[in-house]
Amino acid sequence: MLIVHHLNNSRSQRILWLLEELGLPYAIKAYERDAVTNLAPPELKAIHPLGKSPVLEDDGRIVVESGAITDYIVRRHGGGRMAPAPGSDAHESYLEWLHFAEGSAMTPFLLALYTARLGDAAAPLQPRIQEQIGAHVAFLSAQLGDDDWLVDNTLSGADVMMSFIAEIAVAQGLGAHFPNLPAYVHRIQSRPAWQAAKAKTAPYNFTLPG
Ligand SMILES: N[C@@H](CCC(=O)N[C@@H](CS)C(=O)NCC(=O)O)C(=O)O
Repeated sequence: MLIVHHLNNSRSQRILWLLEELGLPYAIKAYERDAVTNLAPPELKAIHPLGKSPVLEDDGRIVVESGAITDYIVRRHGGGRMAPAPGSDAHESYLEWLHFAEGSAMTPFLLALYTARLGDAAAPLQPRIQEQIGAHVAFLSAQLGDDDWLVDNTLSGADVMMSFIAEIAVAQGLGAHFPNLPAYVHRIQSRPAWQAAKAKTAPYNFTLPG
């Protein structure tokens, strides 16, 4: 049985979406962020020492890192769906996106989040951080172009992983500069599987209106 240790309003939402797209049975073990610190509750550390979400449990095996979790679910439970054929050029692009989402694209967003707490002391860092947010989001926008989906214009785990980057980019107002991104987020969030995942969780802050 697959269990997702899910934190509200988090990058774990995309794992639920993936499981819904694949129509796999799974259970959600829900955790709530602390109202003051926004951090995960200590119970998550009982599942994995880092105490972060998502964590996937599969018959006792613990898998962390959303890119690795996406890869694991698709390989072991996907039945060939949600990824290009292994060995194909498209599969190499797919793997790049799985790593790019957390390995590169999230970094400037997290730097902006943390340095914002320093106020004026962080001012010298902000131009570089904002430039890097823009560069990563511009790359995503250019790669997507007029297509609906990132790899071979076919929905895959690459879109699952990049959905959170697109959502936070749009939430931060970057959609005005990259109009294909609000459309991409809308396309993602309109999917019945995404809606089904949303219905099983607490309100999700990165939902587009309508
Ligand atoms: N790179 C990790 C990031 C995991 C992560 O930092 N998750 C956040 C939620 S988006 C979390 O659990 N934060 C709560 C905390 O650090 O206490 C992944 O993609 O799985």
